[in-house]
Amino acid sequence: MGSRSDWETMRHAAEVLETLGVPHECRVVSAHRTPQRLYDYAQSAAARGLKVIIAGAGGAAHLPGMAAAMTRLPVLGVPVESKALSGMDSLLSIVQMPGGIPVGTLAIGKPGAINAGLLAAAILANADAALAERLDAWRAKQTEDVSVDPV
Ligand code: RP5
Repeated sequence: MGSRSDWETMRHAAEVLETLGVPHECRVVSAHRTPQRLYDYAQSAAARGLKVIIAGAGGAAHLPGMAAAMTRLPVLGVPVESKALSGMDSLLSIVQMPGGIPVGTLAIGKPGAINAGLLAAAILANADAALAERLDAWRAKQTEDVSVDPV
């Protein structure tokens, strides 16, 4: 994520990964304030064994696109809700990548962070049968938990 202030949103992605038993790391890497850290992180990600990157940022949210430019790993972008423009700035910054460098963009804020965790797990589950079972079970429970009774 681009700032510690993004954690309140991005912790929801981490919680999903924790629930599904997906090993992960959480780091603050700012495209603007720590460009060398971003370069080092993205350049070394694949060699370090990472499989998917979830990048959350707000405002002029360059982080996901810049990370995607420097790694072949799938990058999932989460637009963090900004104060000035409620995350519309973040969303448009992240989603409008020119053809050639994809960023899989999720919804603004908490739902996007949750879905980024689930999507990362789904990508990893293609090559991990045990994780696929856990993800299927998580989805089945979600379905079971929806009552037909409105009150
Ligand atoms: C972005 O600027 C971060 O991703 C964050 O959403 C936003 C504000 O950052 P702070 O000023 O709170 O550190 O780079």
